[in-house]
Amino acid sequence: MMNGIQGRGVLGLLAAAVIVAGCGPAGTGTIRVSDVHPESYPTVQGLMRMAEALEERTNGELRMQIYHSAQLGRGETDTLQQTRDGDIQINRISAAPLEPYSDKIGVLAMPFLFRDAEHKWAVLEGEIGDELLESIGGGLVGLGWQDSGARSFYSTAPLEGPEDLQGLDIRVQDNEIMQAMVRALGATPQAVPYDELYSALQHGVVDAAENNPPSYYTSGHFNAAPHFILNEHVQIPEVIVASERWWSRLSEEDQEAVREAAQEQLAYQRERWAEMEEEAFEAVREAGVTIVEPDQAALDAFADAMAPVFDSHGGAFGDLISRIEAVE
Ligand code: GTR
Repeated sequence: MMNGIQGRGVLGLLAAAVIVAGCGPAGTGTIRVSDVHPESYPTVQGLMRMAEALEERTNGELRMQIYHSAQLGRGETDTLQQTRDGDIQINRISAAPLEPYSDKIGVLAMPFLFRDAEHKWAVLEGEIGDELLESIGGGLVGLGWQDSGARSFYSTAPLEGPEDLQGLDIRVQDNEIMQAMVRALGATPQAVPYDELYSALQHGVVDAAENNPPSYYTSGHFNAAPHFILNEHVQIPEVIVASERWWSRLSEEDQEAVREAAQEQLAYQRERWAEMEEEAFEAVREAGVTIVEPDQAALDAFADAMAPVFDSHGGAFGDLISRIEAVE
């Protein structure tokens, strides 16, 4: 059987080349943008704000077509590969699966790295944040940050402290540090793409997972795993990355416009994040979810249990951890 490209003749081949490039002639065309979350989610809302800013800056020449709700792939590791290949031009993903694309960004998955949200933003919006974005490579270009609050554990069975996670199968993102963290808790890490996790929880393929309240709510995971402990072990931000293949063909002016638009959406995205966090807490509580707010002793127990991760993985980051800790 003839494949699509063979059947198209010379003009068809030219058209296919444009499709493979994922974008029209330099400076024009539609930019394919990927996000796993639904349209109303703050990350997608931030991308929509970025799209507006970009259209304005380029007089409508660069338009972002946002494929939300994981339309473009099976999990973030998969869409990152597509971004690398140039089939997706912009991807909004968590910093966690970016670990293999940078020797520095993995630091953001270190447990209890930031004192609080202010500390996190002082780091991300400062010199270290720029350094982390610039460290992204392997066919990707780091453009900007988005808020993703803090991640906590949730389970099909009650959770009061780290001891309740022992022996469980816990889904984590594709990230070595997260896997080590779960092992340090005496549990088994499982890799499940985000959009398949609801069913995995429902069918007992995994017992528990971890995420921020907006994801816990909008994914429906709260229905399958109604016990949430607000232990906030990591504050891994979201990142907007571009495909280098596409990026390298943009004019300097257009690159500048894309970068500025990625910066511009952040303030708006953070506002939407704060609103969504409140909405998520309210909604899951109303649905009967138990949200346990651990006392200091339970929080310390989590930090102690996860501390071995600093010994096993911290050294790879040189002085980055102490530089982050030193940020006021
Ligand atoms: C969410 C994040 C997604 C995805 C998801 C996950 O908080 O926004 O990009 O990484 O977590 O756990 O897979």
